[in-house]
Amino acid sequence: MVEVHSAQEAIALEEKYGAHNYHPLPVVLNRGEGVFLWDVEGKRYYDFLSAYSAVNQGHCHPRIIRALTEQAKELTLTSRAFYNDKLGLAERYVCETFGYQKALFMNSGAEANETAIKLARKWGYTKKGIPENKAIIVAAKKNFHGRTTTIISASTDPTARSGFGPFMPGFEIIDYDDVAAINKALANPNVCGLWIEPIQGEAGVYVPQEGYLKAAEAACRKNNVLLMMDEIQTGIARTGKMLASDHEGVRPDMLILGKALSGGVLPVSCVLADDAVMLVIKPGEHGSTFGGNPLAAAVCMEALQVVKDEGLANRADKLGVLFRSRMNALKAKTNKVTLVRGKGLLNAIVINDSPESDTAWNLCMTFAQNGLLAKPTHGNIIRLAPPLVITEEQIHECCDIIEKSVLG
Ligand code: IF1
Repeated sequence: MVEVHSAQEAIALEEKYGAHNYHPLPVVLNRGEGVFLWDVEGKRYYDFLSAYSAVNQGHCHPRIIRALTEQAKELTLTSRAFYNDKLGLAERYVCETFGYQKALFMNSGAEANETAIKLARKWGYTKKGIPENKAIIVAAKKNFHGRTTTIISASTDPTARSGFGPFMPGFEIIDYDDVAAINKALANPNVCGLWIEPIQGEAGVYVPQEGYLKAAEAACRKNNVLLMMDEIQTGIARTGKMLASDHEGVRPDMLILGKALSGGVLPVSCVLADDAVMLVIKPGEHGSTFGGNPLAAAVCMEALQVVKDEGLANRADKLGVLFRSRMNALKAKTNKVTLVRGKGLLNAIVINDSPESDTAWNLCMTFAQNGLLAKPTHGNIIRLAPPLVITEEQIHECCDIIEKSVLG
């Protein structure tokens, strides 16, 4: 097997041969285990990004890797032209876990959101009686749902959009965390779906006011609109409950999952809904070559079982309280941190500088030097989200690293 000989070589290769669609921190990783990552020089880091919450179960969880390798030896892909012996088991497993009648498996989070959009529109035409091609999906400002041309049509981030038009019609954008805006928008009889994140991740872990999700659910019921909840980043125990929607006892009409659904082992996403919604899509109307493959199905079941067996939701809840209290104590000691926010182990600190400054980036470089990996978002916000298998002792050690780095 060919190998790189240095971090510089790996970075130079990506620079020369890869598209320049990311700006990574200059760290080259080649091994992961639990909460740790190692770079090619053998330096160990705490992972405080968790691949954007895809590795909630920790890197290379032995049970998930076993499920992967055992299934890989038997059968990996059949396409949906035939049945396979694992898909039905995984569908039943996710339906029972999250309390829905039907599941539709895809691969990336963007594809799951695309699936939800198609379901909402078809439901709007066939069940709600919206005139052909008039269906509207209401989305929120500062959303992040993925990077396809349809999804970015609902984005308000200039970086995600500019140069990529023309855009898909049929979206109305309202302020997030604004109940009155929801009620106003949903009064339009052509609205088929309200598409939101329970906490806006990319916006910098923006947690809405308590009661917002419940009010959104009520507005959907009142106006016969489907609540489409993107829990791709917030789901699977990250915020201290299996779903962030559970904090308010909200049950979306469509639950959209990805990322940690596979423990970060391979792309697995899905949409969950009841028959009245899911069965509007008929054979031939939607799908994907890899969606619902037996390898993904086997991995998904094990990844979720690990979350349950290891009590990761409770752990995220408990350690999240501890983490925020340590970060608030740090905030009290310095004017460099202006805000601490989050839920469970999905948290962020806001750095006291403009989004255009490189203060947060440089701070993340110092974190890395001190053995912790995190990345800024929107210039001055640092998302802090370790794998949920982290221990209380390790959280303290990481808070010490963050404190030492910030105080300098
Ligand atoms: C990138 C952010 C995180 C998501 C929600 C759908 C998707 C995502 C709520 C799409 C993906 C990512 C992808 C990653 C950056 C990232 C991200 F900073 F942009 F906001 F996680 F915080 N819904 N989130 O968060 O899922 O198609 O990627 O599987 O570089 O694009 P995907």
